[in-house]
Amino acid sequence: MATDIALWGPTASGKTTFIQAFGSVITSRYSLGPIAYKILGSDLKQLTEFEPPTEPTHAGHLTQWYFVREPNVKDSPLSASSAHCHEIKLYDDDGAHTTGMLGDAGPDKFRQTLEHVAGAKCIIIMLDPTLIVDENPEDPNAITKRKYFSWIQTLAVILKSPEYSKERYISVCVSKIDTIGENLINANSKTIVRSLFNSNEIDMYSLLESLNDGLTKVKIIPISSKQGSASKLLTPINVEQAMFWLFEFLERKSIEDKEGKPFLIHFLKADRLKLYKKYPRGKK
Ligand SMILES: Nc1nc2c(ncn2[C@@H]2O[C@H](COP(=O)(O)OP(=O)(O)OP(=O)(O)O)[C@@H](O)[C@H]2O)c(=O)[nH]1
Ligand SMILES: [Mg+2]
Repeated sequence: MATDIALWGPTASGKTTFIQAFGSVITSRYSLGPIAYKILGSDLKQLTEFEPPTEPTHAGHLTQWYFVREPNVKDSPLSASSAHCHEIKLYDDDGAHTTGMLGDAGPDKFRQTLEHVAGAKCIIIMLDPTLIVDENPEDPNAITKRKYFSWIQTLAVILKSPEYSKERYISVCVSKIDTIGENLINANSKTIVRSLFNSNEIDMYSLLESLNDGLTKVKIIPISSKQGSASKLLTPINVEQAMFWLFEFLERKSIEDKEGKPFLIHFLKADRLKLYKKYPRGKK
């Protein structure tokens, strides 16, 4: 199935690193087992090398991969329900552009770039606590809690506008959780967002919750895509959960939508949904 995923986040919030970390974690931790997971390039060859970016993304970037979920016993009930292939298109624009913080951008330009995000079926929002600075009236480009909130608020308005209202899934990633300290790292996502992004006047957590409606589903996931200190290898935490959650919704939906198709003669929709194997959960 074709799966569009747009990433949104300010400069250096970890979007490009996240994509590479996802590829890396799939290949290193999920390629063996009763269900194998693989990333294939556009030539359908399996990709095994994923390197973090060495510089900021310029003028947008599209990563096109196949993400394959393949039970190792073919023609089984498990395979009928849980074998899936996503042709993923990851839209990774540069943060300066997507936040309208380029020199001549301005609010209209910002809305235009969000419209591109709003068109995608799946959205990954990066909330990076390390970028936040205190209020500074002298620097209009300072990323304060207020500014982060207003970005998400504008996005929320666009997502809920009749023009863009549709079924979609949003993973809100609190990025770089390797930096947030022992006391928070094991807290639930509500506590993490409130501690890092709320203030007396700003309630980021409730704003994110309000994105959840009949059509849009939102999940907040704390992640880290930090590079290991001794090597270029990535040692991600929880990154795959932000993607698995999206894929699981889409796969269940595709099973529901395929009722009655001839190739499902042996496994009816209800059976396939019952047999559907969930994605692995939890931090790895
Ligand atoms: N500590 C830590 N650093 C991270 C993490 N993820 C990314 N970084 C660092 O953050 C910096 C920016 O990462 P990028 O992935 O290039 O950020 P981006 O959002 O793609 O930035 P633009 O392309 O400019 O929009 C890099 O130096 C990364 O090494 C993380 O989970 N933890
Ligand atoms: Mg980038």
